[in-house]
Amino acid sequence: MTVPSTPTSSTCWRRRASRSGSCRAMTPTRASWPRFGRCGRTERCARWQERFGPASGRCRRTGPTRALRPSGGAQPRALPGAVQFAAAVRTGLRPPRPSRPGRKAERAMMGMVEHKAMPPYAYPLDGRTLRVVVRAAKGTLKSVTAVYGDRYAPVEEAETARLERAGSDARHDYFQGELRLSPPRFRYAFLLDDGTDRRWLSEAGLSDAPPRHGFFQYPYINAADLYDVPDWLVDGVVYQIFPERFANGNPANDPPGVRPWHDQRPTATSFYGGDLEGVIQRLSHLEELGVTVLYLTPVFASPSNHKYDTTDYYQVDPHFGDQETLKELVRQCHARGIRVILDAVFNHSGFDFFAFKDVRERGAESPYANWFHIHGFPVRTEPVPNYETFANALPFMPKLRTETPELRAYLLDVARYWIETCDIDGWRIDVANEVDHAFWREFRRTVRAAKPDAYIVGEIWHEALPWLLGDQFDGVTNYPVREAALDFFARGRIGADGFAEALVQNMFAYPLPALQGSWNLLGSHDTERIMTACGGDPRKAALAAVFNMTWIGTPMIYYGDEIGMEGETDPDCRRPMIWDRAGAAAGGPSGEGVSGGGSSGDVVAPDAERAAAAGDKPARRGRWNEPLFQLYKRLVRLRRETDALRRGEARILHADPAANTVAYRRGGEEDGVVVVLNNSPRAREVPTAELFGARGGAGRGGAGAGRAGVGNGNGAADDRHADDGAGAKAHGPDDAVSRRQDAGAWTAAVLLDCTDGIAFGAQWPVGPQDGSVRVPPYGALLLKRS
Ligand SMILES: [Ca+2]
Repeated sequence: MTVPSTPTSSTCWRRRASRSGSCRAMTPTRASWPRFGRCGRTERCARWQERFGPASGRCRRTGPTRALRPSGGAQPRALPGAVQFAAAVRTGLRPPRPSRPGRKAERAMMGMVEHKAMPPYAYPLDGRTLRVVVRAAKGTLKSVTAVYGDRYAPVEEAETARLERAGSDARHDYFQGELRLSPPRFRYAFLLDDGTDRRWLSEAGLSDAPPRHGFFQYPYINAADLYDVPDWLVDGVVYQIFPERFANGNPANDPPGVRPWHDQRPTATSFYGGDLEGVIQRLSHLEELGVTVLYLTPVFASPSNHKYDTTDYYQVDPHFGDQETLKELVRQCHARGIRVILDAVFNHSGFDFFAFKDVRERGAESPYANWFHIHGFPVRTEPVPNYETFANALPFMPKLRTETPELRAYLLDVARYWIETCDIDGWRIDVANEVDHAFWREFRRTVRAAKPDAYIVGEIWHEALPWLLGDQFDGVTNYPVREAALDFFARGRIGADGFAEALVQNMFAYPLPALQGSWNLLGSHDTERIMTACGGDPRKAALAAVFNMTWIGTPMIYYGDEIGMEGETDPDCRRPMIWDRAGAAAGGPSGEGVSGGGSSGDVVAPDAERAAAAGDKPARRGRWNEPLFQLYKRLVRLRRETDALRRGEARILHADPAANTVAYRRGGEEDGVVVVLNNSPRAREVPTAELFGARGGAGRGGAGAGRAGVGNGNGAADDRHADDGAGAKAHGPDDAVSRRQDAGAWTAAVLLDCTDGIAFGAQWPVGPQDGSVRVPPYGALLLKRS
């Protein structure tokens, strides 16, 4: 919106409004806004300056000038709780006065507000849209309004945008909004309103009067600075494979002394013979699961089973295959619509990496001596290495000195080589946070030059904003989300409120594209498996899976989690993949909608303690948890088919620590979906008022909901839930039939029901008039507009 207009009194002013930045008749002025005047050559200008002063924004002599009028018929946008910025500049805001005891403290709290014109508080969403976030002490602000304009435009052209309170963590509220300009040259301030007072926030700090200088500036959105996370990643689901343990497709290349595949007790040094041929042979599993991205932990020559100590970056480990095998794997993946990401271990090499070998042999004379951080010669490993290593003095992993130009060139060539020779689609970077930023910027340029839509994800376990500014990684391994999920679903360390707060905190730690481009995982080759973290209780693992597949960020599945494998932390989490699917109990691979109830109840033990006491957990028996696998398949498909789950933003709608229920929306109020989770062993009622928001579904209803009671094609599952629902305060599908005529405009679908094993499938109409929705024990609902 363009507010204002040309003041009638000043020629000079009109000329400035031409955005030329200078007044033709006068000396060029600095385009500082709203310090208008330095042009004192004409009578009128001099008068104007006299009236307003060079920077006062107010007329000293005559006080406020007359109100602005809209130009071109445009009406000034209503600004709830605020005033027009332009008028405010002219009139000033009346200095607020503490009016009652305690007011001073309140104002001090209001001052605990943060914004910087840089991520994660300001970042571009596209070529003309700047997202801004204001973080305020929790509960102190009622509203935040951004007042913004072109850096070179007069103040009267200021536009306004009301920021939305988009989330709250334990200590903060986050207000978020979008500023749009073309050309995208932003200058802005915020008007904060705590219900009593209004104060301005600018780069210069807080002020009672409108700021006259020190505006926040985001000078230009250059296309080169936009985030460009590949679509295929954001829309995808990642599957991680530890090649030594996924499948042995070629026993002829096995290392000596391999253990039998069914031995589920790996050690740090054991081998099982898994290889790339095995992955190729089992691609049908990935296809059935529906994943679209395959991430392989390192495949290059190395003496270890994990291969994070590279001997030769240009050679596929002979126990895994050769370059042709890798090429064939990528080709077959691509034929199935699956992208392939390899693991780049550039923080450190292996002990027998040719360069380190040379340094060990030739000492300071080696041309590679500066490829490492060596503190003395000759190189020794005892009693502790006299060179820097990965982690705590691991002599077989000497740290690389990536500042060295020759080493940089070498590693960058490795990155390029595998894209060009085998057509891989990206790199996961090991120990990404201990390598210099300059290297990663060069790495990104190299990788993107080789493949424009290649993806780069850094292994970083902590908050990782410095790597997520768009110039280094597309995303990181978002372990803080895993910690929150495990604390809530598995360990019971936090309640629903703490869980929601942790999610919000993580959400606002990163710009949206970086959040979407990061991996959400429940486990990896470095952690205990989710099933084990859940104490072997498949209900909890299943509910965690629902969360992982419906939260913002790209989900990653660690091989075997989808069938309920167990494992403590490394190396136990690297057990050989179980392929004994036929060993699963009845109700096995019978297609979508399979229920965990009935005869398969012994597979999906509803009572974890009973299962544990029997020493008969699914993974121990070498069987698939088939209902869990069916749930995963369904969730992956749901995510791929639902735009809001892949790309929608996230909003926490409900978090009840007493009931242990959480609900969040993905996507907008109109086109989004709502996920409701019940992390408790009892069915819970969640108020619809919190799920549908103020606008709810009222008024959109009528005879919609034609899909009521339409399950997923599996009558048995639906019938079972119909029975469940009958006793549940008229929220079940049976009642849906009679309520179709006046149902709300939403449909509730059971994503998970652990009343008796793992099940899902029922749908029924629901609306604000229902008052609440019933969520089954350790269950989840998906609500969407009908
Ligand atoms: Ca093999």
